[in-house]
Amino acid sequence: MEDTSTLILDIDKIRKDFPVLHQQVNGKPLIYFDNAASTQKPSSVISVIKSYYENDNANIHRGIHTLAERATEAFEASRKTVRDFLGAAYEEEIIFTKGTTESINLVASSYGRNFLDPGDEIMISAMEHHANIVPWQMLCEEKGLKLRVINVTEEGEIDLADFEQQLNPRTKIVSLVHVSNTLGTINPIKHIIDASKKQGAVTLIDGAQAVSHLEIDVQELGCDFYVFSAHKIYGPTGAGVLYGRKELLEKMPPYQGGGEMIDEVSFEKTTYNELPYKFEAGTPNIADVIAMKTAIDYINKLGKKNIAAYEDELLKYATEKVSKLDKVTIIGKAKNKVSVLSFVVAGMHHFDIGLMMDARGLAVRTGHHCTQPLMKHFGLEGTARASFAFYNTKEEIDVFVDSLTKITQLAK
Ligand code: C6P
Repeated sequence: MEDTSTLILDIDKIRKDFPVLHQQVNGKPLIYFDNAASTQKPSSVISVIKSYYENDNANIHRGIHTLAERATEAFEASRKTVRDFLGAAYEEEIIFTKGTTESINLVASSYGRNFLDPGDEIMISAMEHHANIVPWQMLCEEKGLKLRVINVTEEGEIDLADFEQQLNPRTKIVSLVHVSNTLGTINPIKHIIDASKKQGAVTLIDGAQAVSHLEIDVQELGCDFYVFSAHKIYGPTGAGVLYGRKELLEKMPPYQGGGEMIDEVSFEKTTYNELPYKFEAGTPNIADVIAMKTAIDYINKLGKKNIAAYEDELLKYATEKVSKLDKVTIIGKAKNKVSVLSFVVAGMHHFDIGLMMDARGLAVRTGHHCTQPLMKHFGLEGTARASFAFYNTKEEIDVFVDSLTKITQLAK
């Protein structure tokens, strides 16, 4: 069969853009299958960071000198790119944060503390990352709220009947992962957002794993908040985004106090800056926010549709091969998945799988993937997880399957 997506994406050429891929690990060519944890960075992203520090380094929004203006312009250009990337209506709706975790904490703290009352309910699912569990638990404890958890099916899909049954007029926030980092499941978030809105609940979507694979349009989705981290979209660590609907952000109080987020400060009364600066206290991670734009430009150049088609192909290829292996069970068999393949091997601890893979130059993640309640749901301590990006190849999957075959032969 003709391999059409590889014709659209020139994988050999793409691989040349990622310097880190071209190395040996433990005497073997590196095969990087830990993209759900963090993606590698193209040279263009690395160069922008270097160039910023070599040519433009200055604090932003403060100086009128040339370097400050250049840095400010580049920082704000990134905001425009993110707005378009998410299909948001206004630049002011894009708040730069450290990443997904901080974005969720911002909403829990600023919105949750101020607009929820004792007895109100927050709904999450059993497949959430700890970043979308713990901030809500902390809020529930502080404010006397109830945390509801939507069940996940054996296939690893959201149990929609359970969601509908639990949704009620006391549900004030529904916070859900768009794509599960452990199972790869793509959740029917549009359906969940629509139903939640009908009940008057505010919705937050954790897009950490979705943004690199799926086209996102927050206006079409109709969510109130959407969050992600730059390091999962081929950008740097320490930078991320909170998209929030302007109307909500406007009525939310600041998250942190300090420079930049103020309008006027006096000991009698301080007034706050306008959006988005109200939520960006202190000197931000300027270089990495600027480089996030370069990462998005890179993705846009390849085209999300092409990326998704190619990664789907990798997932299908790997799933077919891994399913045939003796002693191996795939965890997460949802109909709609991104290129994440979690599995366990009977009679073998996932850490041993990870170590034996590493000895063969293969980087996979092992453990609970910061989803301990989900692991408990499946009666597991952890899994091994291979997650593919557009720079991975079927040849790499062949090496992975061959290694896994040999590893499983050592299982008790
Ligand atoms: N998941 C993984 O290996 P931060 O750390 O803030 O950039 O992202 C947190 C986070 C939140 N939600 C989801 C769905 C995620 O996948 C992650 C990060 C990594 O699966 C590291 S635990």
